[in-house]
Amino acid sequence: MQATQTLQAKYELPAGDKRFIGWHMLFGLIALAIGTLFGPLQAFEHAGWDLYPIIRPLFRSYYQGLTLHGVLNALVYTTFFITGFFTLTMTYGLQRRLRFPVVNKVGFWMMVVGLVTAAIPILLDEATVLYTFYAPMEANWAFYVGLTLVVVGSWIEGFGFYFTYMAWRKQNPGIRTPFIAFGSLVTMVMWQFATLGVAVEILTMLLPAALGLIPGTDPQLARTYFWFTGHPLVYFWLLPAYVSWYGMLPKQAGGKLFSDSLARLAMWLFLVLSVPLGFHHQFVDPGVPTAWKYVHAVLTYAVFFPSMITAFTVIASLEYAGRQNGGKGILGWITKLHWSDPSVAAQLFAGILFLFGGIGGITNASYNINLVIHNTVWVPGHLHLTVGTAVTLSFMGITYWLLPHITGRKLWGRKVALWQAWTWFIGMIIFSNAMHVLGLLGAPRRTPLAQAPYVPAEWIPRQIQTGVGGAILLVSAILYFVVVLKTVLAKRAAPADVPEIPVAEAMRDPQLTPAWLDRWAPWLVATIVLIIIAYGPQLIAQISGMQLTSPGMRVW
Ligand code: HEM
Ligand SMILES: [Cu+2]
Repeated sequence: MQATQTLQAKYELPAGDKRFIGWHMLFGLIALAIGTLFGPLQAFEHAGWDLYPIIRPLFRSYYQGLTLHGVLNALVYTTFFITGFFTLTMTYGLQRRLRFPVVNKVGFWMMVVGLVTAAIPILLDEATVLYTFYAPMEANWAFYVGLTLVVVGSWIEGFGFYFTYMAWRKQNPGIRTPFIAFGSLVTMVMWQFATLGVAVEILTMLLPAALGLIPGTDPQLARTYFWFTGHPLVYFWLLPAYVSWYGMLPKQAGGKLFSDSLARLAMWLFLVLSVPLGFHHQFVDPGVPTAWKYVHAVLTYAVFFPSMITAFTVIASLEYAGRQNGGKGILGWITKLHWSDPSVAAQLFAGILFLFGGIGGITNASYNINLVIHNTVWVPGHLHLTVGTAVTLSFMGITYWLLPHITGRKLWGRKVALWQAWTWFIGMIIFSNAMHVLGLLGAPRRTPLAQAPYVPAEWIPRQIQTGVGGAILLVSAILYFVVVLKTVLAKRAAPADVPEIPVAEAMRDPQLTPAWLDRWAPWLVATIVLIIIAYGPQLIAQISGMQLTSPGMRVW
C-alpha cells in the first residue's frame, strides 16, 4: 500500500484530462451562475421587494424563473460538476488515464446537447413546469428530450468510469480500490439505478404525450416514477461531497481518514438504501396504499444509520487533524482546523449546516409530522441546507483547489474566498431559519407570497428575514464568481503556488479493510432485491391500473 500511496503523490493529471474536467466545470458553473441569480429574486419577492416587473421583458413569470432556478441549480450544475469532479477522483484515485476517453467525451457532449435542447424551451417559456415537471403539466417535447440526453450522457460517463476501473482492477488484483475512486463508482452505480424512474416516466409517458402520440398521462404513476428518481437524486448530490469530506478534507485540515472501513461501509449502505424510499415524498398521494408509505418511512430511518456513520467518521477524522495541529481539550481541536483556508472553511460550514439539514430531514420523513410541513416553505428551507449548502458550499470549497490545479493558477483572493464561505454560512442561517419558521406558520412553497391576499401579520417579519438572508447570499454568490473568474483568467502561476490534489491517507493501511467491503456482487444483489421488494408490488399495481387519460395542461 505504501507503494500505491507514493505513486499517488507522483501522478500528474495529463493536460488533456485537466482540460476535459475544466469543460465540465465551465458548463456547471455557468448553470449555477444563471440558476442562482433567481434565488435572491425569489427571496426578495417573499419579502415584498418584487423585481420581476423589471425583468419581465426577458423572463415572463415567477414560475419561469423558479423553473430555471431548480433545473439549472439542482439538475444541471450538479450533474456537470459531479461528472467532472469524478473524472478527477477516478483518474487521480486510480493513478491512470481513463480507459476509453472517447466514451467519456461522447457522454459529456451528449449532456451539453441535452442541456441546450432543454434550455431553449425553458427560456422561451414553453417549459415552465418546475424541476419536478409533474404530469399532467405538459412542457414542449424538447424539454423532455433534453433532460433525457443529460441523463443518458451521465450514464455514458459512468460506463467510461467502469471501464477505467475494470482496467485498473486487472492490473491491481487484491488491492483495495482507492477510496476517492471507490466512492465515485458507488455514486455512479446508485445514480444509474435511480434514474431508471425518470427514464421510464419520460420515455413511456411525458414525451409521447407531448408529441401527441398518446392521449394523456397517468399523474399518479408519473409521480411514483419521478420520486423513484427524486429521492436518490439527493444522494447523487451528497455522495460526491462525502467523497471529499471522507477522502480529501481530512488531508486539507491536517489529518487522516479515521476509518477506511467505515467510510466504505457507509457508501455501500447509501447504495443499497438510497432508492427504495421514494414514497416518503408521496405521503399525501391518495393513490399509494398506507402500508407502502409506512415501509418507505421505515426504510428512510434506515438511511439515518450510514448518515450517522458519516457524521462520526468525518468528525473523528477532523478531530484527529485538529489534535495533530496542536488543538487541546474537548473542543479546542475545532479552532485548529485550518479555518483560514477557504476550501476547508467552506466545507466545514457545509458540514455544520448539514447537521441541521439532517434533523429537518428526519422531520420530513416522519409520516404524521410531514403533514404539517408538506408543501410549505419549510421544504425549500430544508433543501437549501442540504443541496443548497452541504452540497453547493462543499463544491465551492472544492473548486478553490480544483480550478487552480487544473488551470495551473494560484487561487485569487484567499481572503475574498474566505468571506464568500462566511457570507454563505451566515446568509443561509438567516434565510433558512426564516423559511423553516414561515413553513411552520403555514406559508405555502412555490408561491409568490407578496401577491398572496391571505398573508397574516405574523408571517411578515419572517418574509423580511427571508429577503435579508437572500441579499447576503447574493453577495456571497457574487464573491464566488469574482474569485473564480479572477483565478482562471490570471496568468499561469509558479508550480509551487498551484494547489496539489488533496488525498487523505487512511489511519490504518486500507489493505487491512475487510475484502467484503471492496466486493461489488453482494451489494449489487442487495440493492436490486430491496428495490424489487419496496417498489415491485406498487409498480405492478399502478402500471396494471394505468389510465393514460389526463390531458396535458399548460398552467402558466
Ligand atoms: C443565492 C442563494 C439562493 C437563494 C436566496 C435561494 C432562494 C430560493 C427560494 C426563496 C426558493 C423557494 C421558491 C418557492 O418555493 O417559491 C428556492 C427554491 C429552490 N432552490 Fe434556491 N436559492 C438559492 C440557491 C440555491 C442553490 C445553490 C440550489 C441548488 C444547488 C438551490 C435549489 C433550489 C431548489 C431545488 C428549489 C425548489 C424549486 C421548486 O420548488 O421547484 N437554490 N430557492
Ligand atoms: Cu427524499
